[in-house]
Amino acid sequence: MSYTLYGDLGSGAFSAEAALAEAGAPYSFALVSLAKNEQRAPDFLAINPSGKMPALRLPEGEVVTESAAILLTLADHFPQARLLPPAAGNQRALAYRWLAYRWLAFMAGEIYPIVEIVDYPERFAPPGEAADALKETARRRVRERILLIERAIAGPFLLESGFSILDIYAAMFSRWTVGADWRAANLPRLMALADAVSERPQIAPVWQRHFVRG
Ligand SMILES: N[C@@H](CCC(=O)N[C@@H](CS)C(=O)NCC(=O)O)C(=O)O
Repeated sequence: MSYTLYGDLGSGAFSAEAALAEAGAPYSFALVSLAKNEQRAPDFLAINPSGKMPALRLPEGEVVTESAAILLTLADHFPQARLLPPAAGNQRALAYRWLAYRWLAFMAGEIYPIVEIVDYPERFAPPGEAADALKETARRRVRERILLIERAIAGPFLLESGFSILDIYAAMFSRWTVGADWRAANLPRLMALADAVSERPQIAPVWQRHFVRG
């Protein structure tokens, strides 16, 4: 019984795939090409009517959408992988109270939607100058918000208890939108965190496929 992950390389599917790999879960990757707009094709809309990736089909057949929900689901399915501190323990309570809800929700709710504006400004403004200006404003907002993550990292990971799904998620956002030069100049802690995530043995090949290809 295997998981099926729907998504494209370099997309939000990275977070789900990194969690599957870290957990040692059996899965297959079903490519949905953003370049070909396949996320809007009827067969993918039947899987996720919002036309967004990632989507994860569970071995039982049910589909989970929304990247944060997928990460939490996988943390629950594979407790031995410690994608979050053990359930019902003090560290889990701390993770929920101080970081998991705050930063997972922050990245999913405050950053991800602005990435859509950067990627598809013409969905929100007339094409041309207006869309270009909006794209730049949105990029600035992403940078402002990702700086809050940077300041929250005590290091090496977001949670004091160690590596978690939050780090996978933060590492992914560090690759998008902000630009490599700006990232290098402004996000030293997040870059170190992303390095630590990308060097984890199970995640390293996934990171390579999503972010270092070509
Ligand atoms: N809230 C969604 C956002 C997902 C999202 O925006 N995914 C992007 C790829 S990284 C996408 O599917 N974009 C295609 C589109 O908007 O048409 C989640 O957290 O899973």
